[in-house]
Amino acid sequence: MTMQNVAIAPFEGQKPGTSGLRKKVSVFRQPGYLEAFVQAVFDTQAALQGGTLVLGGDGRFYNREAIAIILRMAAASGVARVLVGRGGILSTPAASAVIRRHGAQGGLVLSASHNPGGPDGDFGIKFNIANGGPAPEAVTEAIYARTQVIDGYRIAGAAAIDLDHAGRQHVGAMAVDVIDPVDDYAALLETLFDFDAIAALLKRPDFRFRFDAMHAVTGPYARRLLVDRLGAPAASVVNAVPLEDFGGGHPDPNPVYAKDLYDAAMAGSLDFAAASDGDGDRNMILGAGIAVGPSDSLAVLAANAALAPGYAKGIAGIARSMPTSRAADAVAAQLGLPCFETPTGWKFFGSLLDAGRITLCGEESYGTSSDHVREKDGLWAVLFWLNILARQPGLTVRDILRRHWARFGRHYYSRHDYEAVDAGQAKTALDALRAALPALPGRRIAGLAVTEADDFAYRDPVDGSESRGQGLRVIFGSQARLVARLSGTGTEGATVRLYFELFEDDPARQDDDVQARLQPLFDAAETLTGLRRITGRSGPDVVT
Ligand code: VG1
Ligand code: CO
Repeated sequence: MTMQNVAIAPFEGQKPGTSGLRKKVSVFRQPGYLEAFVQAVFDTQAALQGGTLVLGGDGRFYNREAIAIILRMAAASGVARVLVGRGGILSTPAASAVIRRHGAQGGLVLSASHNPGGPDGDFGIKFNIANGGPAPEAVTEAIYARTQVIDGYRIAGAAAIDLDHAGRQHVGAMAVDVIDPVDDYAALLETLFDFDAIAALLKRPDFRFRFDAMHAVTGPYARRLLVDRLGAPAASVVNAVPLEDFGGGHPDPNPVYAKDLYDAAMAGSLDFAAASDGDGDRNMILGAGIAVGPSDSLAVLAANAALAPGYAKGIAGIARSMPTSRAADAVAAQLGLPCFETPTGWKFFGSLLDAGRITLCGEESYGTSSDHVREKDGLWAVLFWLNILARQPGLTVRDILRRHWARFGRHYYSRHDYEAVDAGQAKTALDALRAALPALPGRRIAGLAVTEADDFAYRDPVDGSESRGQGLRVIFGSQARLVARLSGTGTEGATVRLYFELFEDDPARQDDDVQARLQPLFDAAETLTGLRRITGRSGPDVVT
């Protein structure tokens, strides 16, 4: 097999964001663009030479082409073996499970997650390390530094690899094992949950259940686990065929983009409904007439962990990303568990999970998971909720939430996204808040006393690494918080995220309209940032 060296000049902006490198498909398709980033990974990750790489993606447009290029490059860089999902498919949590189970040295996951796909949509690539988790900042920094000086890439001559049948093939000396994308993952989940109880629940004719795969990667996973293994009706898993453009939709499981499912649940025509995102790591959980906020979901799972066999012995601790509500902290405090607050992005949970300091972790952005993998895991959360329901016959999703709030208090919560904002305007608004921070403690805003205000910085308690500038926080004791940060996953202009949280411990006041309760905080955010005034917008694009 011939190996070729191709000269290239560095591309600007190949800096991984919150979760890998995400750009428009048109950017990725420039000659040498994908190659430059992939070569930077091989150049900086010495363990891959002679090692095993896991490769797969969410099936979006350009997935197969990218896989073909990466396979030829891996062969030229001396990778000994690649495990690739059949059809080029691996969900993010499944890739994590495969890396761990097969002792691979790393993985490349091709996805722009919840961002739209298709020729005019987004593509993405992220490197996961040997623990199965997203590369920590030190690794992404090294990869980025390499992209800035790279002058060429190595690639093997054209190789016809059949991605559609399991089995071994070769590119030069490198073995390519096409594997079933679901097997390892399904086997792992089976060890964590009470499948018998869940199967009994799903077969009950009065239990109206629906899972929406949003034409993204979870379709085959949901069919195998929920329908084939657990006996849910085939029709209960909808939009289950992964499409290159996700059917033109936005594969983001939230009330805006999973509207049909959301409306059906809110109308009370489903007892349990759930959806996942492009790469299968997010989850939205709904009951009849009620949506479970992702921050609440983490807290409920933590409080009920003993009901799932995989966690029956107890959990070591909980972590949440900074903007995620403090509902999990309330559970940790009552149960006497350690609780950690990390910057946004799953990569910050890895060291805590590896060190055994935490068992469960989550983010407000519809992400929850545990130490079974090193990524967030959409179907895991769905099965966990089903397990909790199945083990408490007669309780609805609403009952479980109400009881939870009565015991731990409720953290009213909402996130407001202003998408595709002019980058300069976004900066002006956030700079205004940043400048105001030092003078805020001691002041009263929205009828509440500010106790702290800062730009969140994090020191990893395990490895001591530091991350600064992770989001602006205005804290009103244990009563409320207001957080503002810029998205690190968008591909168009800037996306400003505002997060609002208000604590209520009176059960008589725990069923109010969320947006109405938070309105004073919305007004405070506008006073402090001037975001609407500066952008000329009347409100957020997405409210979750
Ligand atoms: C967003 C979420 C963050 C999540 C990240 C990746 O990042 O806020 O919590 O970890 O997406 O999720 P940002 O920087 O845009 O706020 V996924 O499912 O898109 O890989
Ligand atoms: Co995702």
